[in-house]
Amino acid sequence: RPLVFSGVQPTGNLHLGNYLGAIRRFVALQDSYDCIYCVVDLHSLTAQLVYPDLKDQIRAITAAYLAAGIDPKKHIVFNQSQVMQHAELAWIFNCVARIGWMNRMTQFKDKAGKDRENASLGLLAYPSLMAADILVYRATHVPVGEDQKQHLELTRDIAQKFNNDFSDRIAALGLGVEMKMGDEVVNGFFPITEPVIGGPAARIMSLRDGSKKMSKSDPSDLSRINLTDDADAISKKIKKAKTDPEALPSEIAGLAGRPEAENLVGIYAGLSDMTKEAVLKEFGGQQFSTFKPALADLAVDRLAPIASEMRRTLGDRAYIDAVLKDGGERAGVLAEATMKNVRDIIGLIQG
Ligand code: AQP
Repeated sequence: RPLVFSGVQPTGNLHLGNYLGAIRRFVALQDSYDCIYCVVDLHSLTAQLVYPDLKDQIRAITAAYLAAGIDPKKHIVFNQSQVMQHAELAWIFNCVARIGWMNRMTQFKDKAGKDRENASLGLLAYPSLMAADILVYRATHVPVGEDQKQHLELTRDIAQKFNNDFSDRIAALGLGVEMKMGDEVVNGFFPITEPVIGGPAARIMSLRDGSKKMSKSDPSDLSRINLTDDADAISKKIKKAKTDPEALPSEIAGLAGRPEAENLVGIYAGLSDMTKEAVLKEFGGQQFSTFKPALADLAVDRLAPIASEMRRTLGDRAYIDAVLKDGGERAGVLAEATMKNVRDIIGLIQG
């Protein structure tokens, strides 16, 4: 049965990339699937160990989920650390995955920088915890931005290796299910997860540099539109966004070699639910002096209601904490059911 899982780290202000690449898609999927949306607080420790306000950051991501329209009664919203089975399965996956797999991850290489020997073990093992987040629910579909594609491929590799390494035990315990892998039908315990990536906003770039993704950790606040920015800040950032001097083309091919222009067109397309082609049909031939104010108006129109609902929700801390507790309890039941099977498959004694 299809099940959607995804998460966002409480590592700072959410931005337009997080919203268009991830959260907005979470909202869209909840009408057709059972969904589990997590604030992945344990992951945030890989970026920085000590936060002055981690609890508030966790609440802020939760408030963004709710303000964007996720229904915590029909679906599950919780923070990762409340369900200890994530960490338990991550340990097992640390023993399934190979160091070479982790060393190849571009996010690890980018975030560890030159001084790799000094990066935390947690940063290296990040994808293993991510695989556990997903597979502890045996989730089948994971909506993410394009930057997470490589980690999801690793999740598939981990699931496949676990299924192969333990195939006899899985069969003996009758815990295998048939699943499709390409044209083949295979039997395994963990599903081979499908990434849900795509559309014009799968990779939103920095407003200051079209070759870098929009990111919470970029030191320049002008590089991103935060979900909590007011109308003035949004307009100012779009006005100052780097562009080239040419008018917008009428065809997609005309965006080649113009990453900043392509990014702004992608943002417009994402916010308006149009294709990039349709945006260019409307704005082709026009200068950025016309397009940027139209984009700013659209961004304010779409983001302002979310920001104001987020502020309102954040005012009721007890409510947010209750949502997380209730979600954590419901998620914990599902996760424990998987872990009981996993412990049996591995051959651990459990009471
Ligand atoms: N620029 C982006 N465009 C589209 N999607 C994006 N996502 C992140 N940046 C973009 C997607 O947002 C979800 C949550 O991301 P995360 O907080 O878990 O981690 P991240 O990818 O590391 O996000 P940031 O903002 O770039 O944080 P830092 O600066 O800390 O690395 C994911 O689905 C991600 O794909």
